[in-house]
Amino acid sequence: MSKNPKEQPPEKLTGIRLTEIPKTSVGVKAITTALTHIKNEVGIKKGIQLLSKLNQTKGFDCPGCAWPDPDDKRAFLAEYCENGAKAVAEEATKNKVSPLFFATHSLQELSELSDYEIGKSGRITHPMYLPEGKDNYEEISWKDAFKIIAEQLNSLDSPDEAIFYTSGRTSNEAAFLYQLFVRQFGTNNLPDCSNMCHESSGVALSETLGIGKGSVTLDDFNHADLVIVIGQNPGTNHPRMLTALGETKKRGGKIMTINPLPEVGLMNFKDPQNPLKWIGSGQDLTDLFLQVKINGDVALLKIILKLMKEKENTEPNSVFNHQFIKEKTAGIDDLLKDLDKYSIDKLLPQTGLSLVKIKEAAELIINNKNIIICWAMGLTQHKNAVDNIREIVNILLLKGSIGKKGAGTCPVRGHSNVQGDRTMGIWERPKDNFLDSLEKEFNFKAPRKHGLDVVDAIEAMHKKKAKVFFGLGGNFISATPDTTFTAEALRKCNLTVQVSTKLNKSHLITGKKALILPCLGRTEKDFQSSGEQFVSVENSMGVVHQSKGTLNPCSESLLSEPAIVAGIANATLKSTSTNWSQLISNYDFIRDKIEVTITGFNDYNKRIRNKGGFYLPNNARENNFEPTKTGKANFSLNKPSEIELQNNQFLMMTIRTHDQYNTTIYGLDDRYRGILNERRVILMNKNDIKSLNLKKFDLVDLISHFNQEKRKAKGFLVIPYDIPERCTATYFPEANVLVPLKSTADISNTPASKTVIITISKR
Ligand SMILES: Nc1nc2c(c(=O)[nH]1)N[C@H]1C(S)=C(S)[C@@H](COP(=O)(O)OP(=O)(O)OC[C@H]3O[C@@H](n4cnc5c(=O)[nH]c(N)nc54)[C@H](O)[C@@H]3O)O[C@H]1N2
Ligand SMILES: Nc1nc2c(c(=O)[nH]1)N[C@H]1C(S)=C(S)[C@@H](COP(=O)(O)OP(=O)(O)OC[C@H]3O[C@@H](n4cnc5c(=O)[nH]c(N)nc54)[C@H](O)[C@@H]3O)O[C@H]1N2
Ligand SMILES: [Mo]
Repeated sequence: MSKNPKEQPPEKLTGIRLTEIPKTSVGVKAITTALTHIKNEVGIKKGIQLLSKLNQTKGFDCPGCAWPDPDDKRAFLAEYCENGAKAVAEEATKNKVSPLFFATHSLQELSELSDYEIGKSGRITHPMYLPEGKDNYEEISWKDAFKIIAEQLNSLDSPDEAIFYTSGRTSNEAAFLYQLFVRQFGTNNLPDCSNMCHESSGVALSETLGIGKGSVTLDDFNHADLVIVIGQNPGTNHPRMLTALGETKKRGGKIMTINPLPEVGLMNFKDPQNPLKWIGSGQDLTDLFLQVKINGDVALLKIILKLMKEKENTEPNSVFNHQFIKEKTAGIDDLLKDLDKYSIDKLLPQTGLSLVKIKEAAELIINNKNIIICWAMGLTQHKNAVDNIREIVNILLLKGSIGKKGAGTCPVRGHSNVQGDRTMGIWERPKDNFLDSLEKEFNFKAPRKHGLDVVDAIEAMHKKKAKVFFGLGGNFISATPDTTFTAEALRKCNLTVQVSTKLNKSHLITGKKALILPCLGRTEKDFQSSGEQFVSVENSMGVVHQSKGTLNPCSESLLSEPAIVAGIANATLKSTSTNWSQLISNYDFIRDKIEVTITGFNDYNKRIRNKGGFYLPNNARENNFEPTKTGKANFSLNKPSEIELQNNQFLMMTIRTHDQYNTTIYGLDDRYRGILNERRVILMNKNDIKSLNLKKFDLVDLISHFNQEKRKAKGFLVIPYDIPERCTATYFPEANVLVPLKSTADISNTPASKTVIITISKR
């Protein structure tokens, strides 16, 4: 039988139901849904024991999102959200994928399953090997698995023929060891999920403010006059952020939301941590909602900037913070001149908004001093994504709204330790001074040539310039763009290796040989030779803190991620002066090494034991912009979207439902959007449906257009939805087959998975 089955998910429709869109988010329904997941996957007794440790100072860090925990008081049994509970249930599931499972399920058979069905199979219990030409994985010892990896790596013509991917759940300790091994092996090919996520934010913020991270802390939400949430759906993806927004409102602050969809979570919310509030109508959050067209943000922000300038001209000192601008920034004159090039009349149609609405937004910005701007994938995954973020910075700088209480930048991170992994050196473009300190401490010659990011790595594998793929976590085939092309690329590899907790598609689309290395999850106890260990992670606001699992591992054959990396390093590196076995015997030894090589980690082992951990230094937070090229905060000149749609074309954004964690599908409902039991849907404006002579629930094929190339995804149901005309939405990862590999953001090279140009054809 042929190995490596077809990569496109089968187009099985699951039986759609539409319900009324709820008027409020969270509340009782969220609690009951969370408990149902816990009960079904984990069991009630173990489940409650788990939830009582989630995000507590002595417990484990939620494997869901990177939203921070309160610095001081934490509610017992309540520092998590519905989707955090689902994430935990998913990891602590009773279901197991054992060697018997693999013996009785061929790859061909497994490929008939959807991502949802694959994920539900459960936790992988043993290391597994797929020999060349076989259709079933076989059990293998850890020692033999490491040997195969070492042989393949050492037989490459150059270390640059190997790709080492990381997903953002990896702890600081594992990430540090991993990048150290990869660099001692001799390459900087360290692409990560950030390349597809907040890379655009990192690039834009480093250039303008001298740090690739956000500047605000959780407490700033208690002091903000205005919080703008743009291109983000926290009700689903960062539910605990709603509590922070609720605090802003309670203290008289205002909230502005900019999104093509009226996301329920941002409109109204019932705090799950306050049962007295579960009855009644909930708390209104958004004061002003701007239903912008997909990728219309720079046009909108430019009009706002022009209105700010106009007002400042007519009423000097009423808008701009001149003292801040003079002392702290560079480039104001160029910005003000550049704004004159654009006319409001030309910009307006790109936004899909009325000028009256935009004037209201400008007034809010003009009249408030302390402004926080929050964003996520709605801004970072476009061709001009870096412009989006720099334009936000322009607004904050004009107001002097950064580096003080209640104000600043808030790129809301996705994976729970994606920010920490970067801090630990998981980056294909490392800074020289970081490599210098690695070389000094570990006595080796670090590679200086920059490595490949996600998109370039796929191309290299496709061209057979890279031959070994190694994934520390994640689900590369499902998360990356251009599924068909990426599958071809992976299949050309000699070896693909996945370090994973749960079964996913990346175990089924493989190189000639493949390995699955099962690891401990966040919820599980980690024993090494010196005793029980904990790891550390960094949240979205730069707080580094402990995480310690509480459950017994789901199988005795699991290794921790640091132990896997050390095992591979010992088997692969012929001359290394690093004592890998000693480093993993007690993770304090790894932290000691981090302390001497990375700034901000002084007294790491002491401070990580403080309740709640510690903050890393952040120059923008401290109102210091010296690390930029000019030594000041930089204004920038940005361009609106240049996409022009032909008559029958639409823009498509690929978004998350309320029932998934990236490529892990918890269930088939998108409850806050009223779409139940089906993921193969396309959300469309009712006028567009009419103009195409379509109707609700029609089955359509989607064809994406990029340069002269076409890509097709079959079988999506048409859903009339409150979305601007010519804009549509589908769910990630089902629609990834339509995202062209080379359609990426300028500078950051992030796949433009929120601006896919499509045509729609009825079946
Ligand atoms: N439960 C759960 N939590 C998660 C995740 C998950 O899958 N499930 N994923 C995690 C990860 S890795 C990440 S990165 C984050 C993702 O968190 P989000 O970025 O909130 O996730 P998306 O679903 O991609 O949503 C993007 C939002 O941007 C809007 N949008 C799309 N295009 C545009 C545009 O052009 N302009 C504007 N203004 N808005 C636009 C969409 O309507 C949507 O509301 O969440 C993290 N947390
Ligand atoms: N079209 C489209 N594509 C996108 C996006 C989009 O919005 N639209 N979003 C992009 C974004 S923001 C991101 S971050 C990427 C996500 O890309 P990835 O991070 O690669 O994908 P995930 O689905 O988060 O990875 C899930 C897998 O991680 C493994 N896993 C879970 N916990 C652990 C652990 O503790 N250790 C290890 N070793 N493995 C673990 C499990 O096996 C699980 O199947 O996808 C990107 N792709
Ligand atoms: Mo992400």
